[in-house]
This record gives sequence, structure tokens and C-alpha cells, in this order.
Amino acid sequence: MQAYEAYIDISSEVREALEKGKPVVALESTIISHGMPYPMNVETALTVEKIIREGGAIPATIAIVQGRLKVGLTHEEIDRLGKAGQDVVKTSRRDIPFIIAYKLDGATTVASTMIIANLAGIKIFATGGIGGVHRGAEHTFDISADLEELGRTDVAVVCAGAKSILDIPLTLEYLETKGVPVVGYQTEELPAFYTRKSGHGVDYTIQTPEALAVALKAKWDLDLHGGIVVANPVPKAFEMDFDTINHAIEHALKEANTRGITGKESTPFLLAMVKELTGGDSLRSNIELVYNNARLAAKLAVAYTKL
Ligand code: PSU
Ligand code: MN
Repeated sequence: MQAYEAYIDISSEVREALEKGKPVVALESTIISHGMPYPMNVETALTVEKIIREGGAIPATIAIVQGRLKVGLTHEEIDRLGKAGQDVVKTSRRDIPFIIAYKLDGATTVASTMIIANLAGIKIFATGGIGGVHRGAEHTFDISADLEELGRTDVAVVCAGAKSILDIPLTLEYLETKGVPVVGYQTEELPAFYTRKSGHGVDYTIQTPEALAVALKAKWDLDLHGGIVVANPVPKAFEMDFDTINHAIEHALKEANTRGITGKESTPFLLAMVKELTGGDSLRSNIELVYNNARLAAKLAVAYTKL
């Protein structure tokens, strides 16, 4: 037994799937507690799991519950995190040991979900958006730990690109430095979460999950450690108007600045404010892009296990 196994509870369904080499998709929990209001967050999390099952894979929602690293949450645990919302500790790499020591509930970010998925042996992960280099980072140094994790941990993250609350060109530069491929799924442009385009190109465009699975296997077979960003544009029907969303983002950034919001509060604050300003449209778009990512991640997991 490895030392880390004493800290992790893998659900019997996920464990069995992993042992049999069946496709499994990891899901994060900050998106549940900090990303959307209750009860929409819980409904979304459960629907995402359903979509992954329909795609032929097993969902493994990840969080820390009373100090235990959980891979494959029960519906009750998802409900508990969703209800508690921002009261659950947003848990990135540095927080994990303390959430364990204090037996707290922790909502895992992209970084910490990657860490726990990797320990459990899960290679494919679906979410909404990743953290990145914030605008003004040349003064604040606010660069998400998600980028460092992508630089070192062998998990592919299917997302809808990077939100323009971030500095997208600097985020792409950082990922390049860390050796993280940014792959567009059937797109040559990096999507910007709510919109299908950002004005910035991806490193590679891939047309099929099968082709992407081959690249993933080659990367990890060669011990080229680290993740891959798989950028999947929001479906056209749920795309937001470019100017509307960017106007809201500018406003939110100004407000965060006025109120002196920094550190780990920054991303949740900006996301909540943008949602407030754009109302139901952005929430709908957010939910639909997560569903879309879940569909692609399931296909990718199926293709990967066939190699
Ligand atoms: N971006 C989004 N939605 C999110 C997040 C980021 O569009 O829910 C969450 C993810 O959990 C991500 C985290 O890992 O915020 C990044 O936080 P920070 O920027 O503080 O590293
Ligand atoms: Mn930050």
C-alpha cells in the first residue's frame, strides 16, 4: 500500500471501473460550491454525471469531505457542498494538507482535482473554465496555481477555454513556458468561455477524440509530464454576445479593484459579479458549456481506454 492511499476514499463504482480499465472522467467541486447558486449548482453537477454515463464513462466528482479525499461523491455529498456554497473552503494545492488535518470540507479547484484524479489513476477531467494569469498580474503576481499544476500533473482538462477576466495572451505564454499544449477541439481559436472566440490561436486543432487520445498517450508514454488543455467552444446556441460579456467583465474588474479584492477571493468574486451583471443568460451559457465539455470528456475517456 502506498502512503497516499490512507487519505483517499474511491467509490466502489469508480474503483471497479479503474480496475477493469473502463473510462472514467474526473469532475471538480469548486464549480459546485463557488461557481453557481444553489440549487442550480447541484442540479448541474448531477446532470453532468448523467451526461458522462450516457457517453459510456463513469463520473468521478472529486472533493474533500471531513478531511477525506473523495473520488466519486454520493448525491448527498454533492448536495452538502452545493448547499454550503462559499462556506466550503476553496482548496487548491497548498490547502490540501490543512483541510485534511482540520477534517474540513474542501471544494477542489482544477489544480487540486488534477492532483487527486492523478493519484486515483484518472487521466481525463471535465470542467467549465481554468484559472490563469489575471489581468494586471505584472503588478499583483496573481497567477492561478492551475497553470503550475497543468505543468506537472498528467491529466487532460477539457474546458471552454479561458474567461476574459484573465489576461488570455499571458495565460497562453505561461502555458507555453510550462510545456502545456493548448488544443482546440474543432477550432483554431481559443474559446473564451462564454464566447466561441477570443482572438487568440491554439497550438493544435484536433478534429476527433480518437486523435487527441493518441497524442495524450504519446505524451505520457514519453514521460513528458504535465497536463493538456483541451479547449472546447460553447455550443453556438448558447454563446453570449462578445460585447455584452466583455462590458460586464470590465465592470467586475473595476469593482474588484475598488473593493481591494485579491488572492483566492478574486476569481469567485469576478465570476459572481459577471453573473449578476449578465443575469440568467450567462448562467445558462455556463451550464451548457459544462455539459458540452462533459460530452467531449466522456468520448475522450472512451477513446483513451481503447489504446
Ligand atoms: N474559472 C471559471 N470557473 C470556475 C473557476 C475558474 O470560469 O469555477 C474555478 C475553478 O475551480 C478554478 C479556480 O480551478 O476557479 C481558479 O481559482 P484561482 O484563480 O483562485 O486559482
Ligand atoms: Mn489567484
